[in-house]
Amino acid sequence: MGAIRRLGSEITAWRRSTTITVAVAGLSRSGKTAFITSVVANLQAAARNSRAAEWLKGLDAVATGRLRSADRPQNYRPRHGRMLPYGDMLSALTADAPSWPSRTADVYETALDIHFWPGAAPVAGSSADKAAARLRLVIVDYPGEWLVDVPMMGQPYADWSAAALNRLRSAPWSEVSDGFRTLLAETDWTGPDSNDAAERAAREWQRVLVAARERGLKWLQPGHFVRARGQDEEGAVPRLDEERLWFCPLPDAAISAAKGGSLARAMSDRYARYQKETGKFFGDTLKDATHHVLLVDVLEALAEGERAFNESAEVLAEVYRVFAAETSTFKRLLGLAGLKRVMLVATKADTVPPNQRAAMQSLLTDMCGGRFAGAAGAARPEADYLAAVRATQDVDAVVDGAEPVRVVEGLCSETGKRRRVTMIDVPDRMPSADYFRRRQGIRPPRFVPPAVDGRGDYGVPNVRLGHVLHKLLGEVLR
Ligand SMILES: Nc1nc2c(ncn2[C@@H]2O[C@H](COP(=O)(O)OP(=O)(O)OP(=O)(O)O)[C@@H](O)[C@H]2O)c(=O)[nH]1
Ligand SMILES: [Mg+2]
Repeated sequence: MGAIRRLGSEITAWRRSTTITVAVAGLSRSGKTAFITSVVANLQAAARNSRAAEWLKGLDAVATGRLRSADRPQNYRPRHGRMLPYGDMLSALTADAPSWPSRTADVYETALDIHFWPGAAPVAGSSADKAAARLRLVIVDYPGEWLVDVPMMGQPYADWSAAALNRLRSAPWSEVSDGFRTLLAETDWTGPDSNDAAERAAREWQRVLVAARERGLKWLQPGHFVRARGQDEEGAVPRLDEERLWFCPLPDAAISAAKGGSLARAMSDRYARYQKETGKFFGDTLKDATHHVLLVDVLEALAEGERAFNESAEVLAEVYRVFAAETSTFKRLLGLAGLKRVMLVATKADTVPPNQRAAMQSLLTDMCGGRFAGAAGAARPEADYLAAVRATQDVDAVVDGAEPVRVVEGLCSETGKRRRVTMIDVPDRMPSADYFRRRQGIRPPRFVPPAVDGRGDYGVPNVRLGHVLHKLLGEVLR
């Protein structure tokens, strides 16, 4: 009887052996690498140690004791890009003086084999009778700067140019684009193609983008003008040596009047090539993605001021639309048909007191969903919030002699001193201009990561990671 039961459960488990690929995306510094490191570390630890399972509350497979093991497969060969240096990241976090993972300069991949018992955990002592199902979880991480290229993929050169030039009309874009606008006006774009002129224009456009980046602006297209493959130092500027990158947005009149052999036509061809190559990159990287997590640092976005915040919302809404809409050309072109779920997650929630965290989630839904509600085939975004690596503790503090309130406290990386955050006014929907005027100059503090046990058995402190993982993976871990 035992043998039959075991065979039956083995068949069920075998049929339940699946691979899912989660692409983790988000604007740069949104917390992607910290998230991935924490997911891997916490799942591994939860399978080994019930105390660590505390860090994944909300993930049903863990709460019901159905997680048997979670291990990084030996000799795993990444299909996309390079192997994520997970060991280095965890060592950075678990060092005596813990530090955050370094910037992502390429496409990285990591995998975790999760064995779990489907349905119900085996009764004590009978686990040998019950075969476990396997979920291979593949996670892909890529630099945030490239995400902003996604909306360009289906956009004709003239439309992209018009949108980019339109932005230059008002501050802060107008303040960083004098040189470029002069060059636009002085060059004969319909005249004969010239590599010198094209290179100069591309470099001038790059200067605009780099200056815009310093002001927190987000429409930094093409992404490869601000982040080259393999470039990992903060603020570095790609060299633009290659002729294929010598293009920039041009006025509509120049594009429509351009004949073969003209400067404008050459730029238009390079734009098309960029679209094709970038499309191929996304296709190769994301074609297996069944799940997409879009991470957003809403607190930093709010601190960057009204215009930059609105740009963050626009870029996110566009990217989300492309990923989520059934009818999106991008999705059809790249065969993202297997994409089952797109989830938005507000990160670094440990930076604000607990009672302000839920607002991060509704703000994010509004940033992303508000402007295209009802767009063809796109469901309302599913959003949540978390802190992948919790760098603060909740403490009760008396503020202004009133009743104690729950605030957060951590070691501030800028000052090296402990710092309390009693209030960061997080709006629960797109805020007004007045909100930004009131908060000018207020930035969320950066905290030093917490001390994490180096043996990897205790998991990584976090906020709500288990809940987010349950929303993302709950169905496949049933
Ligand atoms: N307090 C807190 N800070 C975090 C958390 N996650 C990330 N950070 C901070 O955000 C920074 C960026 O995090 P990363 O995980 O490197 O972000 P990323 O999205 O991978 O960045 P790029 O690779 O540069 O695109 C870190 O260096 C930390 O300062 C978190 O859960 N809590
Ligand atoms: Mg990263």
